[in-house]
Amino acid sequence: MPVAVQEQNPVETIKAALTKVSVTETNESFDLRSYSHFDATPSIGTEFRAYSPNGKPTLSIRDILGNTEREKALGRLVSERGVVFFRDAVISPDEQTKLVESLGRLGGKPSTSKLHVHPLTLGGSELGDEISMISNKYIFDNHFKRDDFTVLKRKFHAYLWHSDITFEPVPSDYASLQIRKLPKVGGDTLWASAYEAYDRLSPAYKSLLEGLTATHIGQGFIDIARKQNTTLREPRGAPENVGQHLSTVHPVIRTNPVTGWKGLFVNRGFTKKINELTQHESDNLLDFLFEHISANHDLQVRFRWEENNLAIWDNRSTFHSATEDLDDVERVGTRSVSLGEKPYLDPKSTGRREALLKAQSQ
Ligand SMILES: O=C(O)CCC(=O)C(=O)O
Ligand SMILES: [Fe+2]
Repeated sequence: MPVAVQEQNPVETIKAALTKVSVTETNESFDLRSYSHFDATPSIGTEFRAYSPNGKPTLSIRDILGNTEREKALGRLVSERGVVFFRDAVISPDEQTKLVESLGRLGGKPSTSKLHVHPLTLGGSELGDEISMISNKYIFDNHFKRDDFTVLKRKFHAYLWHSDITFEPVPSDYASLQIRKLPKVGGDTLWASAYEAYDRLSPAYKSLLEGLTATHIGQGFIDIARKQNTTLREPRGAPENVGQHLSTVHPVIRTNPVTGWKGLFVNRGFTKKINELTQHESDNLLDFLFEHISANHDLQVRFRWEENNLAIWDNRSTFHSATEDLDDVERVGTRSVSLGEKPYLDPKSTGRREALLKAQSQ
């Protein structure tokens, strides 16, 4: 019996469908994809270039800041592609916070969700409460020094994968990062698609996971504060984000409210236990899911930082990891994190691939 030949290249199918549901085909009149850009991989990452190889105009972040229609289109693209990079992004830390706050607001986040104030920060910081300094020498505030970390002393690097602040009852929707003190080489950042991680699971695993919830704890931050005899900062940008326990419960599969797509919502940094399972079952399942994210490089994108580059990502549907491959060089960045909605699973939502195929067949 001859097997039916699938004529269309699956990558082309996804790309074509993506174009169809993306901002270019919606009612938005601002067409981001008409600017010089490329999709970094089929499942995650879109990059706006600082130059044009094909006659398309270039797009700088300054062409977007403060323009509601453009910011709305950008928020939608970030939610669809997981992470968006700008190679031409001269932006102040203050503008960085305003941008992510605005992306969240235009995406319909609750009015009580503002910008995150990290638990490991002190009041009165030079840059304000809502910008975290990222550094390989200290954590979020130069009061909290990292231990003397040289490359060979560090632990297994797959442990760095996380989504930001999922120990909060109201975690992040959008976040942005610019590395301002750049090493000559090293210090790349990687992102992974939670949509693709979900889509790759079998129907049996999907339906098991859809009935489960998990406990997320910011244990590393609690330990650092304890060691340095400080309390954790609170409240942290939303009335729900209070307390010294840094723990909460979220669904294991989460719907992104902007795209309506399901994604896997557990991460190695903060997810400690799947509540409905025995400890042994939970440890095993979480190990598998963490490895599913960190070991599949075909659902990841890696970004090499240059001057005036900006990354903006949707924490609801991606994971990310720094690359700690620097010894003596200092690397410093500014990061702003907007708070979104309380995570939920809409049982009527679908995975990304299913939604794209459906959109293509219509
Ligand atoms: O330093 C990096 O590359 C990523 C840091 C990080 O996890 C973040 O900005 O949320
Ligand atoms: Fe992070």
